[in-house]
Amino acid sequence: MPKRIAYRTCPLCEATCGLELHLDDRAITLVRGDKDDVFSHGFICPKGSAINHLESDPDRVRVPQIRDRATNTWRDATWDEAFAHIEARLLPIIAEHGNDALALYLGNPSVHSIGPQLYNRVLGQAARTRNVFSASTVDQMPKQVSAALMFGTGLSVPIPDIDHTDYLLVLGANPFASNGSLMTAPDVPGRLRAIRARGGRIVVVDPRRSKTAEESDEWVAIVPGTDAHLLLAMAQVLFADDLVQVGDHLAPWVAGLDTVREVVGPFTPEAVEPMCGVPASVIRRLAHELAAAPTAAVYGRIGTCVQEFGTVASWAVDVLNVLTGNLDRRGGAMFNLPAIGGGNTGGTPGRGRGVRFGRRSSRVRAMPEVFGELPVVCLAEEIDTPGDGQVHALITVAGNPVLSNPGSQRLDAALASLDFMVSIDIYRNETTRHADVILPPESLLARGHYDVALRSLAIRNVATYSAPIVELESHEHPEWATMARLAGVLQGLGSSADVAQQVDAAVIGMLVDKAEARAGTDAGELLATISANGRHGPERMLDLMLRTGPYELTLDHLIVQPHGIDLGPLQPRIPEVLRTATGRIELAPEMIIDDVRERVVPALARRPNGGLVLIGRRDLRSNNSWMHNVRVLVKGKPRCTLHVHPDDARSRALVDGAKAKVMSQTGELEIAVEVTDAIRPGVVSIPHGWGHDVDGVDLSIAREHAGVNTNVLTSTDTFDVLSGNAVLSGIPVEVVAT
Ligand SMILES: Nc1nc2c(c(=O)[nH]1)N[C@H]1C(S)=C(S)[C@@H](COP(=O)(O)OP(=O)(O)OC[C@H]3O[C@@H](n4cnc5c(=O)[nH]c(N)nc54)[C@H](O)[C@@H]3O)O[C@H]1N2
Ligand SMILES: Nc1nc2c(c(=O)[nH]1)N[C@H]1C(S)=C(S)[C@@H](COP(=O)(O)OP(=O)(O)OC[C@H]3O[C@@H](n4cnc5c(=O)[nH]c(N)nc54)[C@H](O)[C@@H]3O)O[C@H]1N2
Ligand code: SF4
Ligand SMILES: [Mo]
Repeated sequence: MPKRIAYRTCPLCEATCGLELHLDDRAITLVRGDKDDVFSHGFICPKGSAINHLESDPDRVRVPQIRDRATNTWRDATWDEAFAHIEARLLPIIAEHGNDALALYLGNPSVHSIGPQLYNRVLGQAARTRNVFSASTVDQMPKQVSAALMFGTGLSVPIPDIDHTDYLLVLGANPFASNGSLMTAPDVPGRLRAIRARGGRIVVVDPRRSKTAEESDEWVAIVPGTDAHLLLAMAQVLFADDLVQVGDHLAPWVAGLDTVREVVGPFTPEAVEPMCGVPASVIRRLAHELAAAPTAAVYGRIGTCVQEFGTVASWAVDVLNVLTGNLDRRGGAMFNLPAIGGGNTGGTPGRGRGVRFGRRSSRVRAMPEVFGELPVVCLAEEIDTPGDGQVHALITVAGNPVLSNPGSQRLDAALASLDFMVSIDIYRNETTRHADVILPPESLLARGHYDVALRSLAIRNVATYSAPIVELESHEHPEWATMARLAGVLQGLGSSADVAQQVDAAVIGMLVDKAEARAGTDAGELLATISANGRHGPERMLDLMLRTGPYELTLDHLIVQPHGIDLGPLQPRIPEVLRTATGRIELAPEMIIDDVRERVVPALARRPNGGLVLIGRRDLRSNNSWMHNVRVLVKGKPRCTLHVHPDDARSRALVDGAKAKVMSQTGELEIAVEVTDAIRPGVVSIPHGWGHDVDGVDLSIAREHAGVNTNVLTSTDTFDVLSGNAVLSGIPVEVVAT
């Protein structure tokens, strides 16, 4: 094929930047930001630029791998062989022990790849197991729970309108490194700088002076895990100083204002100061600034989620947005109107069923299900605790729980003890080395791409589809078809290649029937239209979702616009966006109010005990656990170091560059010390996703820059009660020089 240029959305993080790829046949010879992309306008980060190295990495798994358990050696297999092996081994385990004997773990990149995005649920339904786990419960689950209770669906997350706001209060997020999360926006750094350039103000609440804090007007160095208290104190000030102004646009729709007023009563700035480590005067001033700003948005991200009071903190963020009248107005916190798949774009506008949690619970600790999944803090115990309903087999899709989940040494051992494991993954890494079969997805260039979830969390309404740029090679099997074929195996349809098509046909049939029931569109006609020219798989599903979505687009509209279609800035959506049972904004959901009373109020008595607590951090050139095998991203000074404040280093005789031992109740590790004043005294930080020097891992470059796995220090015993989310921040540790 001749040299050419093609455009596609970068699938590596939530920012959805447009890439301009220069190709020589199948090889990417140059990567640039797509300056014509309607959203990213040419912005690109070092990871996007390195996508060619990721694609051509010789360590990647390219054909199915089967492990011989006796010798622990791997061999190449054909796809037919791999699926036959899975059928022969997996079905007897399920037949003997029941459906719950199989667990699923869905990892983060499954949000960024079209196959898992559209077929994870298909696989989950085919498995009929309660043991569905995902990276959501080491991440944003608290926000999904609070959003669902307040607004009716788990993706009804208010997005800070950063392009128009005058005042941004950021808690527990470092978009200068992460490029934004639950806030899809290419070039967040540029957009944040623009806030200040137009005279606006940014305040960052973070135990570390992150790059984002450095680029802001004010850094508030909070004690980890105390954001809920800080935010509730701000709400208390708004009530006490008569600053609450929900505004005419919200007032008719807000329920529970008096309950909130009452429940925040004990959270005076003076009462939370000793716990949060933030002076009462600062808390009071921040509340006044927020109320006085012409427009403002409060935005909390992972730091506010991976903590003990994650759901309350996530809720309190939006309580402040409501109390100051900033919810659902330009420059405030707004709802996206996605072209596809919005939970709050279908059904009856303005009213829904709300949500229910805990329809099932885990076997060992009876932890409740949230949005159909169990918290990952339960995964290891479900595997290593004998008894009825024990997990004996696991399928992982784009996940590396051995590095990403808390208490990971136990999980590592649990995976080694499984009777059978399948991984859909691009590498043989810390997790997938335990698999019996690894099934690789096709090249990025050979798959279509649409960010179903991320576009619904974006600061603008944008729709972009990237068509496959190259044909599948003969050894490749599309990821969606792998998932559908696995689902077919579990349904007893056999393991042959045509099973994927059968499953796909059944799924699309169900979806068009639903569309008929909902909108009265003739199912037969719709199916014929979307199946024209042999369209099937994810593309047919996307076409259906676009046609039945709020903009009445079709996939063909998107195909001819590879730089995306700009559907405009966010628009007010209250009340039609609401899907609560009452049709109101539930400002005081009972579950949350009870949690405030039962756990958050008593915690007011806590005081820092003089010991150290551990938090994480992210680096621009890294992405969770899986980009450390790309030399251009890992070269330079080591990134997996222990950040320690100079005072703490002095009192513990820790020396910059020397090793220290870090110990928690769960585990211990050794790591190089980096002394820095960009962290609050009493707090130390280690990034997650490292620790690549374990047996059986086939990552030659990552091994040279192995780092250590911080999740041997985190625990499965602590979690946010309402969401089940793991606590990964504020872990008590001891640090000693070695
Ligand atoms: N201590 C601590 N732990 C954390 C966090 C923290 O802040 N601190 N952050 C948490 C967060 S936010 C997250 S999201 C989780 C992530 O947790 P996980 O999703 O479990 O882990 P990842 O590191 O994202 O691993 C992704 C896996 O997907 C594979 N992969 C990459 N691309 C593809 C693809 O296209 N298809 C397939 N099938 N596989 C692919 C990679 O090889 C890798 O094995 O980690 C969490 N863990
Ligand atoms: N370069 C890069 N980009 C990424 C990723 C990556 O690994 N690398 N991962 C992607 C993923 S999966 C996600 S979920 C997003 C996350 O996106 P962000 O939420 O922006 O994540 P971080 O950059 O880790 O920033 C979290 C900040 O919270 C602070 N923090 C820790 N504990 C607390 C606390 O108790 N309270 C407060 N207020 N702050 C606290 C940390 O010091 C850190 O600065 O990033 C995504 N983008
Ligand atoms: S910011 Fe995210 S989406 Fe944009 S180029 Fe970098 S990795 Fe890709
Ligand atoms: Mo994440």
